[in-house]
Amino acid sequence: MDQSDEFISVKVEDAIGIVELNRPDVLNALNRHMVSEVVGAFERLDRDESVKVILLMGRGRAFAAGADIKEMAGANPVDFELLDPFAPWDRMTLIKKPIIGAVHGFALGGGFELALSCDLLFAAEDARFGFPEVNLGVMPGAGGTQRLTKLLGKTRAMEWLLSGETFSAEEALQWGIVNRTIPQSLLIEETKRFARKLAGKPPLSLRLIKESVHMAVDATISEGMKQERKNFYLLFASEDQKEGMKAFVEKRTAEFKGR
Ligand code: CO8
Repeated sequence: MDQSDEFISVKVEDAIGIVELNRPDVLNALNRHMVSEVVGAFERLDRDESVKVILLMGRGRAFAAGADIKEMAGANPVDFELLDPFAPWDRMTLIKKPIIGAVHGFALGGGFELALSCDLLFAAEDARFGFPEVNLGVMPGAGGTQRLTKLLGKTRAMEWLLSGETFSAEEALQWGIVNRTIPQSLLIEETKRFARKLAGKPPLSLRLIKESVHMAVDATISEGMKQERKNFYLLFASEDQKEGMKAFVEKRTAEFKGR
C-alpha cells in the first residue's frame, strides 16, 4: 500500500487491512522505524473507508521476538528522551477500527506488547509468550507491566515478569490473554474468516463498542456506563441503525454503509 515501508508489508483484502511484520531474519525484532511503520499503516487503514478491520501478523517463524536488542544496546536515557520511542505506541491506542493479532511462534518483550495492543488475539498452538526483558537487565516499556497485570492479576503477572519465562498458547488461552488457539497451518485462514465476519457488521457499532470496552479498562464503572450510554444514543443517529432494525423487521439481511 505504501511503497516506502521497509520493514512491513500492507495489503487490503475483503475489507481487511493486513499488516505483516517483515523482518523474518531477526524474528521480526522491532526497531523504532518498524514500529512507526506499523502505526502509520494502522492510521492509514483506519482512515480508509474500504477497510473495516485490521489484521496484524508476522512473517517467518515468529510474530515478533521483541524490541531490536542491537538497536537498543547502546542507548542512554537522553537518547530515549529525545527520540521519544514510545510516541508511536501511544498513537496506537487511538485507532478506531478493531485490530486482530494473529500470533505464531514467539511473541516476546515488545512483540508481546504489540500483541497486547491488539483488540483480539488469535494464537497458533505453537505460540510462546513472555517478557524476557529481566534477563537483559531491563524491563518492559511499552505497557507490558500494566497490560499483563490487568489481564492476569498481580500474582501471575509478577511471576512471569520477574522470572522472564515464556508461557504457551494454551496457558494464554486459559488466562484470557488470547481469544482462541488454532493449529498453526490454519491460523491465518481462521483469523481472516473471523475478520470477514466482523467486516460485515456496522462499522459505527464496532467503533463505539471498541471505545466503550477500552473505557472499561481504565475508567470507573459509573464513568464507563455514562460513556456507554452516550455511544448507545449516538448510534441512533446513524443510517445503519435505521437499516439494521428495518431489515430485522422485514426479515432480510441488512446492508450497512458505515454512516
Ligand atoms: N533483537 C534483535 N535481534 C533478534 C531478537 C531481538 N529481540 N530476537 C532474535 N533476534 C535475531 C537473532 O540475533 C538472530 O540473528 P542472527 O541470525 O543474525 O544471529 C535471529 O534473530 C534468529 O534468532 P536466534 O538464532 O536466537 O533464534 P532461536 O530460535 O535460537 O531463538 C529466541 C529464538 C529464543 C526468541 C531468541 O532469538 C531470543 O531470545 N531473542 C531475544 C528475545 C528477547 O529478549 N526479547 C526482548 C527484547 S527487549 C524488549 O522487547 C524491550 C521492549 C521495550 C519496549 C518496546 C520498544 C519497541
